Formats: sequence, structure tokens, C-alpha cells
Amino acid sequence: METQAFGTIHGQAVTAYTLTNQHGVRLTCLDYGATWLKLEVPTAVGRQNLLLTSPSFDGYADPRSYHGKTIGRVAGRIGADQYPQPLPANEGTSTLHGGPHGFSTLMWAVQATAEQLVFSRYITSAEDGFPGDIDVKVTYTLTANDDVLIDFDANTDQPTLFNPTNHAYWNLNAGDETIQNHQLMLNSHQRFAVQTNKVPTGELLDNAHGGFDFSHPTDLGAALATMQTTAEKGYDDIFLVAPHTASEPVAKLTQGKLGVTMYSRRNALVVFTANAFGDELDFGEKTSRPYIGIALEAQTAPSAVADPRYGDITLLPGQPRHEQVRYHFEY
Ligand code: FUC
Repeated sequence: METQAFGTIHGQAVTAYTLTNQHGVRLTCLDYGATWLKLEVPTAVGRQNLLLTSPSFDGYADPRSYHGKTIGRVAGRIGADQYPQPLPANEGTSTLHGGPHGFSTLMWAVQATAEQLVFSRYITSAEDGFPGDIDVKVTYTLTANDDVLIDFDANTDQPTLFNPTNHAYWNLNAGDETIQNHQLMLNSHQRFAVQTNKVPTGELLDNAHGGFDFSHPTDLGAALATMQTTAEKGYDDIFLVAPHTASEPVAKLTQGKLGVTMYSRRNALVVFTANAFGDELDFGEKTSRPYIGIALEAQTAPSAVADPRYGDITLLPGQPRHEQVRYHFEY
């Protein structure tokens, strides 16, 4: 394990922690936001980072930047009035990615071993505006067979919500190309209809029509071309994950020899293709612009907050919850 100073926030030092496995795959995370900073794989021409990464901490200090960060208590958008107790709003009347003081804005304690980075944090209701004081642990594991596991664990003292995810953006190009030359496969046949504020209505739409069918590996450039007539001009969609076993992937993203395959038991995956990105974010050698990265966010469907047909995101005292997402890399 190696550490590197990575700036400061509110007078506190931010540190980058790097694990390396036997094949030379390197995982780097920050204590701030329990952020996934880099995933580097060895290639014929040197190491290649597969994530969108800002070169300095400035790129992570803004609470509206989510790249690589741990998102919680609740990923995505829920109406601040969809729960019996008011939730902290940060986008009109919605709570986006855990509200204004979500997991992504917090400094986490770190315990590191040769293959794990364990980020832990006690978060009070006064601190982030959700009911209940919670104990949270986010564990990144880099295995000998080129998997990264992210385990999310939580306990609470009062009923609350827990639906965390990671918001890494992928770009498998060595140079400055966008993800338009990538192929995407999703284990999904339906997606959630949303209101204009992007909070789901609870209705499902069929993926078979209009550029949403990724049930086989699909060229993202061609798919994005079909989206140019829409207001979003790309994907920002909550896909319903089809029933599957633990060994069946929920998503696979490839470009040439490089690939990332995601495994998750949860029933939804948000796909966001950075449709309106401009130069407000600095990704170093990757020029921030539309389609410079793709976020694949495994989660329980946000509709579960109000509709038990779509799962259960409640966290109850005495009933700790555990969620996991696994990524496998080919290079
Ligand atoms: C994704 C999208 C949102 C938002 C955020 C940064 O989760 O669903 O629309 O732009 O990322």
C-alpha cells in the first residue's frame, strides 16, 4: 500500500491510497468522499487509467462533482417528500445523491491492508439531514484475479434509508477519445419512466424501441446518435436489471482488448453518458465534453422508496445491511 498527499479540504489533509496486485493492476482511492480515484491496468505501452480522474483535489472539492465518489445514503433522485420524514433536498424538491451533505462530501477514516481499503464513518442525522444516526463502512478490495469489490455496510439507531452506489465514470481509451467508440451490454429489458425532474413515476418502459436496447453488446456511438433528437441527447436512465444469478453480469463495457464487467444483485443500474459536460470539470488529458465518460451506477431502483414492488431500501435498527458491486477487468 502506498499513500500520497492529495490536497486539503477545510484544513484537513486529503490522502490517496494505492493498492497493487500481482499483475500490476492498481486501485487508488481518496479518504475524501471514499472516492475511487483511479483503476490502472498494465498495457503494452504502460499503465492505463480506466476512470475519469481529476489531476488535483480541486476537481473533487465541489459537492456537485460526483466522479468516482461514494454516493449515499440514497443514490439517484428521490422526492424529498417521498418518505414519511422530510429528506434533505439539493435539486429543487428532490434529494439527489444523498442531498447536500451526502457520503460524497464527507471525510472518511481509513484502514488499509495489502488488498483492502476500508473507509468508515459515523454519520449523524444532524450532519446529513436523513433520519437516524448511522455507522457506515465502504470497503474496496483488489483481488489477485483482477476484480475490484466494493462492499457497503450500514447500521442505524432509527429507521432510515440506505441505497448507496459508486459514481465512477469509465473511459477505456488511452487517448482523448470519447466513449462513442465503446460497446455496452446491459442485462435489462425495461427502464423507469421519469418525470421532468427525473424522479421515476413508477412506470416501466420497454427498451426494445428507440435506442435503449443494450441486451447484446451495442456500439455506443451509434446508440448515442439515435438519442440526438431527445432533450437529454444521451443516456441518463434507470435501467431495470433482469432477474439473474450472481455469476451473470449486469453490465459489460468494452473498447478493443479492454473491458470492465460489473456484477451486482441489485435490481437497477443508472447509465449516464455525461451528456452536457463542459469545461467545468478537469479530467487531465481527457478533455471534459459530452460523452467523455460513462457512469454505471448499480443500485436498488429509486422507486423502492415509495413502492415495495421495486425493492426495499430501508435500514432498520438491529438489521445491518450489506450491498456489493464487483468489477472484473480485462486488459
Ligand atoms: C447521474 C445522473 C444525474 C446527474 C449525476 C451527476 O447519476 O443520473 O442526472 O447528472 O449523475
